[in-house]
Amino acid sequence: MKKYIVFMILAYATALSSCEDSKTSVPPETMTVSPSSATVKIKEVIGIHAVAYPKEANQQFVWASSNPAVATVSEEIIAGMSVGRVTGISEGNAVITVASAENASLKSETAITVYKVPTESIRVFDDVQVAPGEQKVVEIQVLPDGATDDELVWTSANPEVATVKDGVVTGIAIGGTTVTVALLADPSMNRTIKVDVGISFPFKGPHLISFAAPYVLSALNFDTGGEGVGYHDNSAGNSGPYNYRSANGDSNSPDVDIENNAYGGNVGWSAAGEWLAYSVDVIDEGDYSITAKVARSSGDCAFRITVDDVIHTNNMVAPSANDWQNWIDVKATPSIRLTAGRHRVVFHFNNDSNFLSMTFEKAN
Ligand SMILES: [Ca+2]
Ligand SMILES: [Ca+2]
Repeated sequence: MKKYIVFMILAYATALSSCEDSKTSVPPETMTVSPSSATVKIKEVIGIHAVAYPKEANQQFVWASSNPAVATVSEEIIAGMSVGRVTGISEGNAVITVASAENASLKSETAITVYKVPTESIRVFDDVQVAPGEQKVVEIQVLPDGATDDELVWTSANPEVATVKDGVVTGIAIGGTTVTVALLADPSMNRTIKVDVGISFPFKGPHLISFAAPYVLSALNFDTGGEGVGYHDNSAGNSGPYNYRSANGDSNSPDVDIENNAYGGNVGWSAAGEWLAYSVDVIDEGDYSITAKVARSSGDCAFRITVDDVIHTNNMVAPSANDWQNWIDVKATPSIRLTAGRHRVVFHFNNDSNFLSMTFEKAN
């Protein structure tokens, strides 16, 4: 029985192939090619379609370019049809000749004009924020789409802070720098992108600390990055529930307990072990004092501050003014020496005090 089936299949296949043979034996008499002319950008690829008649005739073609330095052509078979893929190489003119594979004298042509698209600009999007050891792709766009010259050269202003290769930035060390992207064919066309390397990043910053004037940093403007990065909060949700963070574009800090008040809002519902991080940028290197505004309904307010993971103040304890909104100034002593550049200041709660702000100013 099996043998019989095999025989039947073989017979069917033979019949099919003889049918194919009879098809290709129809000589092609005419042919068309479409389009008969086309303009192509350098690097652009277009398709040219050829058909031989009668339709039963051999649909195989031979493709050739009169000037491969201007435009090349290669054959691609799509759904049994022979398609010529023409690629623009350089400015100029070329003729693509399509000939019947069965009858070389039967041929048709497409006139190709290849043109250059001048680059107009490089568009950049956002600044880059990246952690040390992390990589981020810089989003840019060469305009217009299809510009002939779109090869780019990337450089970092400070490879000790961040390196860049083919548009991918790698964070090396905490700090700030810039990367520049320039058009290889015309380096005067370039854009510079700010790169921040850090564990967390300023919210509503930069927070610029200088000798010129005291800087009041609202407790609400702790760093972005979320739980464990910009803050640590023990309880789910915002007991405030003032939606200052999400209203200002940070939906990643939902658990910090923020309430509104006459001073723009404070962090409350705090507990020992909770903390808030603030990335500040010091302009003038030197000695600064940090004064925190805190409040509590009764008993002492207690907190400590670390700068770049080094303890700046141990447990600061100050008697409260016995009201959750009656703010007292607690100056962290001694003053702290800050070098110019980025620093991470962390306010640690040691009990359930309310926290309004920290003021940085030149130490006396
Ligand atoms: Ca909470
Ligand atoms: Ca809390």
